[in-house]
Amino acid sequence: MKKEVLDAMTMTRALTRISYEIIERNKHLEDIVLVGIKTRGIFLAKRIAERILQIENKQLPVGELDITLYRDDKKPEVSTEEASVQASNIPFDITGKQVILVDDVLFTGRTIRAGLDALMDVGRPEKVSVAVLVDRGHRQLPIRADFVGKNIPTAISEEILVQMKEHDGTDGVFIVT
Ligand code: 3GP
Ligand code: 5GP
Ligand code: MG
Repeated sequence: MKKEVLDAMTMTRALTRISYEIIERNKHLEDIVLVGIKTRGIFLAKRIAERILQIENKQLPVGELDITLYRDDKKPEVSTEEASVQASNIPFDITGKQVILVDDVLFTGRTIRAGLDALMDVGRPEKVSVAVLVDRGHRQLPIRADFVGKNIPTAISEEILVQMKEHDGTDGVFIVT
């Protein structure tokens, strides 16, 4: 069964609210960089940057992270060499910056932990925060999100389906049981 929990408009509003929260909590927007985690986190980071540009007329840098190599539970099926080719794209210095890691769903926290590892390999950020569209609970590590689109308590057996125009042709979030 598939039940819609966020429609396109609600999703846009949630991202607009997160954008305002980022602006409110940071006096110096020029110190902030957004880093999206693989597929949908990257599109979300780009949308937040676009919104902040509309609101504040400031373009935040947006980087991309593929944390496959850094996960402790899911090893990539490709060789290390291949994997590093599809790796991350952060074409700016994050040292001394306030990095906001952006992902679609926060679940166990292992992806964010791996993301922190990957970030520390490329620089030394002054601060790292986390923004997610959906927090579905079930954390296995002491990790939390600073900016949340929607908290959606789930059963372990359920799955959150996130659809984004850029990747899926349409916007929406569903609980799949
Ligand atoms: P993403 O790449 O946009 O983050 O496979 C398509 C999407 O489904 C991917 O999203 C993937 O991360 C996500 N996904 C759905 N269920 C799970 C899950 O239980 N674990 C992980 N790691 N990813 C999941
Ligand atoms: P975690 O590492 O916190 O367990 O899971 C977060 C990552 O796995 C995110 O990148 C997210 O895409 C993916 N993920 C985990 N559970 C779900 C889910 O129910 N739905 C979707 N769409 N992605 C999930
Ligand atoms: Mg994801």
